[in-house]
Amino acid sequence: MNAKTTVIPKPSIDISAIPADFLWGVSTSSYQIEGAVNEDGRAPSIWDTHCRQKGRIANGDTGDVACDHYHRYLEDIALMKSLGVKAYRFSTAWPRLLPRGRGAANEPGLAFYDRLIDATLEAGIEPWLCLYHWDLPQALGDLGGWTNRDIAGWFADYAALIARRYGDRVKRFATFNEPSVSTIFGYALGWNAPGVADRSAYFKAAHHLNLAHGAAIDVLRDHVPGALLGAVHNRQQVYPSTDTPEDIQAAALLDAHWNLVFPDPQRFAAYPALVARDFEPYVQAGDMARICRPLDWLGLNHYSPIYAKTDPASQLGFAWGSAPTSMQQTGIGWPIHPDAFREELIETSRRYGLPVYVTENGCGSNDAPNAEGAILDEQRVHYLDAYTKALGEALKAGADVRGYFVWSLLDNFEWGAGYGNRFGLVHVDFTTQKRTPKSSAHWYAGLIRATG
Ligand code: IFM
Repeated sequence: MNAKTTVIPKPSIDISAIPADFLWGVSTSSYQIEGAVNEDGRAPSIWDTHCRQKGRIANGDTGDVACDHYHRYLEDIALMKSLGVKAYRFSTAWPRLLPRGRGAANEPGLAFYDRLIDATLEAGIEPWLCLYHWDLPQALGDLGGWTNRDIAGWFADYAALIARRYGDRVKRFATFNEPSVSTIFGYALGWNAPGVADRSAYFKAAHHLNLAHGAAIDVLRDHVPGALLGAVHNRQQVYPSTDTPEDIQAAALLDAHWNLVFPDPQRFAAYPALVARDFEPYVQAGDMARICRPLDWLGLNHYSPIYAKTDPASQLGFAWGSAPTSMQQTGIGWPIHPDAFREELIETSRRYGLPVYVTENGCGSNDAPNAEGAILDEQRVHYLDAYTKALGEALKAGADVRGYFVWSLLDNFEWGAGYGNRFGLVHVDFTTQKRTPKSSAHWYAGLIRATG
């Protein structure tokens, strides 16, 4: 990479803390980058439907074109290669592979990921395949989506298709990305697809998703020799907005739903005590053993701590509170708190006793090119520098962290915020699809060189 236009600071991380085989990577997801939603047999996902509902997405944006990665994946892999990353976490689009969600597979869709995986390997980059990053086939949404218990079997069949097709070349699989976001936002609060705000729908969806996770782990384990299997969870400290007993209780509830409802059953075969009774109506004999299958690693997505306040009118009794105004914030208003990241790494490693990979961390803002066309995203550079420094401190403190993936390679479709919130190391002009590495891309390439 060539950083002509700006001075890139040296990484602050203590290099001696980084093991030689530490994996530096980048992450993306299918609906956020691929586009080509109507091409080669792909059918709609619940996000295609959601985006078409008025008022759901800022500016009425959709993932129809996104980064056009479906056609430009070779250029994107070349960008990754120029950064020097060793691993690429992407997700497969279920409705591209199984347009009806189950039944007949779509050969052109399967062939796309063949090409992507082959080109990634050819570039010397290890593919990390995540089976689900929120784009459920609409055909399954029509059958109740995650509220339908049969979905565990449908997901297992989808996992078998993936294992049989790609298991010769891909060894790293994650079942789900951030299940707490897709279920809380999708079924309890109604913000994300499928836009449902219903308490019992949420509990059903969460439990069925956990069952699907366990079923898919078994299938992947059986079909892919040497597979290393995990799941990706967002875990963040939750603080009460005020010290009233109501806000303290809201924070405990948000912590249980956000941080524990998925990784705890998947690892310990139990729902967290605070909410276990709420799940009881949906748990059948043998379910907890079905969910808790042996795992090889845990993915941690972390950006900042979150704040909770009571909200008796909401389905789960909490609402998001504001961070203290004294706290530094990213361009999109998320708190910047590297010490919390260090503590979360230590705690996640201790609690779950698995190798941890940071599968997402990054900084959202609205970067724009300057008059010379350069994107000098100083805040992102400082954010990544402070967070990777904290990562080094966590390693020194004994946390078993094996890798770190920046979210994200490219600016992309940021769900309800549309294209306004940019997380990329690489700027995307969504009119021309021109890619331009930002200062942070040059900084990250330097970090990888320095520790590699
Ligand atoms: O863009 C998302 C991603 O899909 C899931 N984790 C958080 C990112 C930034 O909001």
